[in-house]
Amino acid sequence: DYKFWNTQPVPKFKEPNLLQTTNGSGSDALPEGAILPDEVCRKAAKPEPEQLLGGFEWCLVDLEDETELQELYEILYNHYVEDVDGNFRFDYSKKFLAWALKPPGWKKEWHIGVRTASSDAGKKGKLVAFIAGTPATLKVKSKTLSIVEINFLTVHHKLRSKRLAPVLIKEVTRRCYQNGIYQALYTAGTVLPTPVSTARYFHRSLDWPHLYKNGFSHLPMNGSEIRQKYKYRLDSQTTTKGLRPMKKSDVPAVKDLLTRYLERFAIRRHFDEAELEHFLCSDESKDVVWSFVVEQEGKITDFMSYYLLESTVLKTSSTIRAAYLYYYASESAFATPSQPKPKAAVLQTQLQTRLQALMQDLLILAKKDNFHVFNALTILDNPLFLKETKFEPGDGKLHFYLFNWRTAVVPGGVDEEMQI
Ligand code: YNC
Ligand code: MG
Repeated sequence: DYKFWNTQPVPKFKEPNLLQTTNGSGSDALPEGAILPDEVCRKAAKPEPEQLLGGFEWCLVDLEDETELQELYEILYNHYVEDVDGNFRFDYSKKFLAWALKPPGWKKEWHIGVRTASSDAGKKGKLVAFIAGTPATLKVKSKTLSIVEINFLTVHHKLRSKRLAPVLIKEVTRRCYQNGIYQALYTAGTVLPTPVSTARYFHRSLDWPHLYKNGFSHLPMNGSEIRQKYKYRLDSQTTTKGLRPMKKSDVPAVKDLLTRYLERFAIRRHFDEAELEHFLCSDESKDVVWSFVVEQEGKITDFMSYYLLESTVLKTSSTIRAAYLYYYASESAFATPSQPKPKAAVLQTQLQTRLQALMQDLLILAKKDNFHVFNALTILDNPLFLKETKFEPGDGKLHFYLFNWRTAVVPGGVDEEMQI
């Protein structure tokens, strides 16, 4: 019954405007935009955090301190997100955490933890809960919003169902309001009021025997191990001419291409050059993110990236090394001067052909880098190439949420057709 979420500035289930798709806005639709005005949020922000239950205290987790980064790594390793059946748990590396949580403009006061109170003045208590915010710019249709992205909410298994999560969420909200940030973006596998979009995870086997041994993949009816291996075999060489790793000097061209590409979507992130460098090709992103560009006659025509996120196989303590499709963009989404007014269908086919070829090469590159599986969501233009490049739908869904912003629901590819 969402006792907590019903008190928060998020759309209720079944609001009339949420039933419309992007273009529709019926006469009974609620207006798009902030649910609570900025002044109301600003006045609601108390100077002090809510009191925790006895035995617990607030802390900030200092990610520049190796010991505290290790503590964060460990609580996530042991208590963070599992798949629906509880067979696998995300294993975010320390490098990944430092990269994800310290983008340009990051704030230490948005890395919020709860520790057990320590009687020994010189010793810190045990880290038992965490939530993180990072600054970002989000575009929702024609509006540009300075927002916080919330991630890594986790509560120790022994403290579950004690209503600590709402206290953490209220504390990060208070700290954002204090900084003049009144909107947030977050994703979760859980259904909460109310997703602005829902996507499904798709998986493309790269090392089928490893996935099978670890219970991630199953033998299809009438299938054989040999046949499965054969199905997912990949060439050893990529075929796209001009494909190469992205360099820092590519950032301005990639920014231009990615910005135009993402403008085609109702809800999209906006990156400046410093952010793109950080996320795609900085020292922080090394061994976390792999980024590639296609350069043809001195022009960047395409760009693709993926990041590494391992999962622990809980029964065997083995690891699945997964590549997750990250940002990409292609000039093929746009008409060239030689095609003054192509039909939408022509552009779509041109884009689809290009993305399929690029994805195929990305699979080859990930396989060479010893990844076991390539994962992608049904977001962006992914539905144009997922099936053709042998991705298969998984059990997991990912719901996207906006805090304190109402807009029409964006279809996320989780429809009859994509469910196969
Ligand atoms: C969740 N994932 O519905 P109601 S995703 C938000 N996101 O509230 P308790 C969640 N809310 O229904 P537990 C949620 N999961 O009564 C549950 N809830 O209104 C709601 N799992 O709290 C739930 N990490 O403390 C209910 O539950 C209330 O002890 C119950 O703790 C929950 O990072 C959790 O999946 C998830 O560690 C911490 O189960 C725990 O179960 C856990 O009794 C494993 O909580 C790890 C896991 C979640 C990953 C993520 C995004 C989080 C977004 C939070 C919302 C941010 C709002 C914007 C704030 C900034 C605003 C500005 C400006
Ligand atoms: Mg709790």
